[in-house]
Amino acid sequence: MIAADNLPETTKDGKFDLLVYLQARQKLCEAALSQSVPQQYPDTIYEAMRYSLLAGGKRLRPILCLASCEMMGGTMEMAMPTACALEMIHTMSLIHDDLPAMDNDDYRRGKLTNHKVYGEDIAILAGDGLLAYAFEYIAAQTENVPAPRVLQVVAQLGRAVGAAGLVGGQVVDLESEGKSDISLETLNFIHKHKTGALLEVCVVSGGILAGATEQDLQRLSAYAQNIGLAFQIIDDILDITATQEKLGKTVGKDQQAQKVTYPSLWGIEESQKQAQQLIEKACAQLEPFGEKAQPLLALAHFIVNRDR
Ligand code: GRG
Repeated sequence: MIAADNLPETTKDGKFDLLVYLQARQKLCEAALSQSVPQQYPDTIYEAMRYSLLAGGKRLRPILCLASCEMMGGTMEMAMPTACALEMIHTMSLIHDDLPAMDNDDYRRGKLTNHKVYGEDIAILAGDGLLAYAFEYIAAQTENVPAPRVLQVVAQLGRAVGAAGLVGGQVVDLESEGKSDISLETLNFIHKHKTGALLEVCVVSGGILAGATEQDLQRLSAYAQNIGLAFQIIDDILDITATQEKLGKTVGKDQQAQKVTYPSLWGIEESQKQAQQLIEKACAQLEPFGEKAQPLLALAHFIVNRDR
C-alpha cells in the first residue's frame, strides 16, 4: 500500500532533519489519502469529499499517528489506515466549522471552502460521509494488527470526536461567542476538547496499534495533551500575526468577533512563553524512549515554531 521502504535518511551526522522527515511523510499521506477515497458514483459527494481531503494542509495528525506507532515498535503500514481516518475526521471538522451556521468562512487551505463550491447541503453531507467512512476505513483496512487493538482505537476515536471531545468543545465555543468574560478555565475546556482531543487520539492510537503498554500510553497521552494546548495557543497567535496567504484562510477573525483567546488574555509574548513551556513538558514525557523519540520531539518543537 505504501512505499515506506525507500524513505530518505532523516538523521545526518547524528542530527534529526525534520524537514526531510515531514516532506517524506506528507508525500506518503497524500498518496494514501488519495487512494482511500476513490472518485465514484454518486459523483458530487465523492468530489466534495475529495476536494477538501486533498486540499493540502500540514498533515500533522496522520504524521503524529505514524510517528507514535513507529516509536512504540510498530510499522507505518500498521497505522496508515488510522492515520488516513484521522485526517478524514480533521477535514470533516474543518468543513463543518466553516459552514455559515458555525464560523462562516470563505477560504480554507488556500481554497474556497467546501460549501462555497458545493453548497451547504453537500458540504454537510461531505462531512458526514468522511466521518462515517473514517471508522469504516480503520475497521476494514487495518492489517497485521490484533483485532482488540483496532477495536480500542475505534472506541477511543469515537469518544474523541463526539460530545465528550470535538463536538463538546465546539458547543462551548459557540456558546461563548460574544461573551467577553470567558474564564481561562472555559477557554482551556474549549481547546482541550475542540483541538486537543483529536491530537491526543492521533498519538495514542499509534501507540495502541503498536501494542504499547498502559504506562507508555499514559506518557503518550500526557505528551499529546501538552502539544494540543500549545498548538491552539500558536493558532491564536497566528490569527493575529500571519497573513491570509500563509494560513490559507481569513486572518484576524478572532479579534473581529471579539473572541476571548490566549493572546487576548495574556498578550502575544506571554502566550508564546506558555506554549514553549507546554512543549517542554510534552518532551519530558518522552525521555524514557531515548533516540526513538526524535520525530515526536521534533514535531513538538515544530508546533511552537510554525508560521502556518
Ligand atoms: C467531529 C462530528 C464532528 C463534528 C465537528 C465543527 C466541529 C464539530 C468542531 C470544530 C473543530 C475545529 C475546526 C477545531 C480547530 C482545530 C484547528 C486548530 C485546526 C487547524 O489545524 P491545522 O493548522 O490545519 O493542522 P491544516 O489545514 O494544516 O490541517
